[in-house]
Amino acid sequence: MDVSAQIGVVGLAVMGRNLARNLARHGYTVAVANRTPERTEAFIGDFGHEGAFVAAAGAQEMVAALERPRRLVVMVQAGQATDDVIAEYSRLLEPGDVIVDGGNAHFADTRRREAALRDAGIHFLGTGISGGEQGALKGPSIMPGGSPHAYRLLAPVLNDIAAIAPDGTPAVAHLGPDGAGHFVKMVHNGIEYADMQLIAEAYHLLRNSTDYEPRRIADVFRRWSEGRLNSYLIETTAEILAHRDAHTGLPFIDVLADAAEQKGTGRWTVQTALDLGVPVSAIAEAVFARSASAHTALREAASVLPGPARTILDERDAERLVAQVEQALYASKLVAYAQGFHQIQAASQVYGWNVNPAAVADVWRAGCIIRASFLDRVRDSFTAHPNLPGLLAHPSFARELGAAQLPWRLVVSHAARDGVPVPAMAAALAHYDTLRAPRLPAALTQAQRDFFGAHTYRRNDRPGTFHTRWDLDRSEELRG
Ligand code: NBP
Repeated sequence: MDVSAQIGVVGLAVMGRNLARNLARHGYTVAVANRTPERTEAFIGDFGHEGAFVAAAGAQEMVAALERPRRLVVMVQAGQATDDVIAEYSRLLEPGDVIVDGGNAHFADTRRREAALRDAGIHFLGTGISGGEQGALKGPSIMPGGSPHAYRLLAPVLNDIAAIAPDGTPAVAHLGPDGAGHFVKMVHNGIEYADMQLIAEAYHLLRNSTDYEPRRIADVFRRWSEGRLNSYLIETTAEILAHRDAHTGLPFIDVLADAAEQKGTGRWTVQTALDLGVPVSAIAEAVFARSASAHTALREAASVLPGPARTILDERDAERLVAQVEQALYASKLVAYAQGFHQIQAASQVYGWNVNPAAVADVWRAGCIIRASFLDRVRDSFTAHPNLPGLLAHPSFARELGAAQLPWRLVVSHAARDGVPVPAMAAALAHYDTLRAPRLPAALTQAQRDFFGAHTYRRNDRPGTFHTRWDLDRSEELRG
C-alpha cells in the first residue's frame, strides 16, 4: 500500500466514524480501520464520497498507509479494547510515531500506557473528547494530555477539527503530561452529571409546587437560557420539556421511566475525589441520584413512607419561586464547577501536571456538553486571580453568590418542606456554608477521635500535636 494518509483512525463506531469524517472535511487524507472489517466497508460505502479515505484491512495496512511520523487516533471502547489495539499497533509503529487515545480512558490507564510507550519511543496523547457523536463530527471540545512534543505533532490537526468558541478560538489546549487530559475529561463528565441533576431538580420542584405544565416550564428554561444560565444543557432541557410524545400526545417527559443509567465516568470522578480528599459533594449527589432512581424495588417498598401533602402555589407565588429557583440553580451550578476545578487542581499538584485552570475553562467553552456562557468568566477569573484558591471566592462570583444565597436557602427549605428531593442543590448549599463558616464542628470530631482512638488533635492556641489522657484529665504534647 502507498504511503498516502496524514492520519489514521482505528475504531469506526459512532465516535471514530464521525471524527474520521470531521478530519476528512478539513482536507486530511484519513486511513480508517476497524476490528470487524465489515464496519470499515460500510463506512466507505456510506461516507467515502465525503473526502479522501484510505480503507485499511488491518493494522499492517493502516501502518503502511500513514506518512511519517505516523499519527494514529484510537477510538475504541475504553479498557481492555484500548489495550488490545495499542498492543497490536505498537508492535508495528516506530519511534517518533504518535498514538492518540480519544476514548474515555481512566487517567490511571493513560499514565500506564504513556509510560510503557515512552519506553518504546512512541508518543502517546491521552485525549478527552466531548460533544457526543455530533460534536465528533462538527467540532468537539478536545482535552489532550501527553508530552509537549506529542502535542506539537497533533496540534494543527486538533485545532482544525475542534469546536470554535464564539470569540473564534478552537476548543483545544495542551492540558499537561500523561493522564492530565483524560483526568480533565473525567471531571468534565462529573460536572456534567451535577449540571444535569441540578437542572432536573429545578424542573422537578417547579413541576411539583406549581400547576405549570412541562411546556410552560420549557418557556421558563428558554428565558433562563437568555441570561447567565445560558448553556447547552439548559437549551436542550427546554427543547425536551416542550416535546410531545408522538405515540400518546402526552408531554414526552411524562412517558419516560424515571430511572437513569450511567456509564461510569461520574463514578470515577467521585472515586478519584475520595482518593484525593477533595469534597465534590454536588457531583457525588448527582451520581447517587442516578443510582437511587434505578433502585426501583427499594423505591417501591419505600413508597409507603409518609410525606407532606402536595401544595400548589398560586400564580404570584409560583412566579416568585421561578425567580428563586433561577438563583438556586445558578449558585449550585457554580459550586459544582468550583468542586470540579478544585479536584483538577488537587490532582495537578499530586501528579505534577501543572494544569492551567483558565485553559480548562477555555476548552470547555465550546463543543462539549457542559459548554456554558459563564465559562468565559470562569476563565477570566482564573486568569485575573491565579493564586486565589477556590473559584467561589473569586470577586465576581462571590458577589453573585452573596445575592443568591437567600433565595437559594428558600428554595432548599421549600423543597424540604414540600418533600421534594433536591440532593445536589442541598449539597451545594451545604458546601457553600461549610467553606464560609468561621468555625466548623470538626473541632468536636477531633476530640471524639482522640477520646476513643487516641488519634491526637491540634489546637488553635499552640502549635504541635496533642493527646488527652481522658481518664486522668491530663493533656500532653506529643513530640517526634
Ligand atoms: P464504543 O465504545 O461502543 O466501542 C466500539 C468500538 O470499539 C468498535 O469500533 C469496536 O470494534 C471496537 N472494539 C471493541 Br468493543 N473491542 C475491541 C477490541 N478488542 N479490539 C479492537 N477494537 C475493539 O464506541 P463509541 O461509542 O464510538 O466510543 C469510542 C470511544 O469514545 C469510547 O472510549 C467512548 O467511551 C468514547 N466516547 C464516546 C462518546 C459517545 O457519545 N459515544 C463520547 C465521548 C467519548 P467492532 O466494530 O469490531 O466491534
